[in-house]
Amino acid sequence: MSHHHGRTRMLLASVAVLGVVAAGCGAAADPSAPQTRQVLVDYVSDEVASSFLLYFPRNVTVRPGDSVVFRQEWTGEPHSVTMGRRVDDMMSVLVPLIEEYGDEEEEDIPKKVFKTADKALKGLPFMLDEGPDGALVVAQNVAQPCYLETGAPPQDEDTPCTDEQQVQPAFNGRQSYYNSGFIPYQGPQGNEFTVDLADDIEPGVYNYYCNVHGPFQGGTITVAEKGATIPSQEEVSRQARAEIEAEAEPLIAAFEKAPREGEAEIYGMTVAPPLAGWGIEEPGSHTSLNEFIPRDIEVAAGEPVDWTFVGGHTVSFQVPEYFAQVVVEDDGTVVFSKDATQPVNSPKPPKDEGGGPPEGDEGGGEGGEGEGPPGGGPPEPPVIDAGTWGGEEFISSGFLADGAKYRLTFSEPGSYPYACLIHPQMVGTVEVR
Ligand SMILES: [Cu+2]
Repeated sequence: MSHHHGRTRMLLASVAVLGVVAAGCGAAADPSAPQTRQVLVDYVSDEVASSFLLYFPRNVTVRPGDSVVFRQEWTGEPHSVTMGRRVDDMMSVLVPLIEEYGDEEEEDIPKKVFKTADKALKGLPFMLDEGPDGALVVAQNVAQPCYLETGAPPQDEDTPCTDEQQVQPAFNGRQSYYNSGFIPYQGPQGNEFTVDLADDIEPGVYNYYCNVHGPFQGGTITVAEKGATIPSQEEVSRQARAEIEAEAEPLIAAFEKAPREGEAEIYGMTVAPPLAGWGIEEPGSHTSLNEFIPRDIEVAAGEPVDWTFVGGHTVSFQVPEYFAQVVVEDDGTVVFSKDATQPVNSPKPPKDEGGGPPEGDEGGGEGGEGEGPPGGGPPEPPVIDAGTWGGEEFISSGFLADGAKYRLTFSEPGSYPYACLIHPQMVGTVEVR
């Protein structure tokens, strides 16, 4: 390692003599020059379509004047990087609670733990909220960027921070609220959020979290003394890899065990394939499994197919070009793509079905009370029957959640690829005989 580093330095030094190297490239040669470290937001596994509701690695060490680039791997789940003194205060309460109770079943956690958590989260709104009609709304006060020297972010969902407050300063550790807002999939800042550490930031540990998925999706930036030696990007990446693998293990095991036929139990429900999504029944897991199980199915024309939903997904055929479920409009407003979550050429689900948020329940249940997987034998939900489909037009179930059933009958033989509009890696095929 150090041998390799020495060689790189020598190589750079000799190039510098030729006058080719600009200031930025000198970083490797001069250890006190500003450096950049990368933290991954979410992760795309090539073994199983999924979302990792975490940052990798969980802690990164930099110095005043350095930068942290948060690099998002788009799994369809919206995320933010939200920090500041108010977040440090909140996380100082939440992190010990998560350490103590994070791996326990919800019913085993004392009620007062949720009360304490809710109190600590007061004044720190979430990005996605349920509107009066049960539909999900994007809260502009936290979905748009916001950088405040003092005070709390606006508490009204329709009031974003002012244009001035949306201009990102370096992070000096003294700001009360420092929020990336929704990190978009596309555009100039697509999938990337950079935090420049101010030259005068005090060494210490600074917390951040995702204001979509809650404090469980959190991490820290440790600021070392100026001029200190910090772990290289290679070491940071190795640490990220180890943390990803620890999360991937139960995820892949759950995928392998998922039922391809017959019946199975999940979250207290009895379900039968084909399934839209599957679960990881390990309370300490912060991944969601976004697969159609089995991926490919066969059916006779005229014979209905019933999908059962586990987690929140859509079943969608003849999908136009991919669109992210949450997008930023030209004026900065952050909105749901309508077709991503609403039924298209399919009936609206009954009020109780699929009313939950498209995401957040997997990791963000800590933020609220009485959420989480339905237990105790809820009544069998009705089947949402989209009727007979000829194979030509765009058709989508809309967002449906745990236990919902969606029925489609194919009239024409052929091979039909389909997808979940929330999770772009989630695809399958129906072979109609
Ligand atoms: Cu999905």
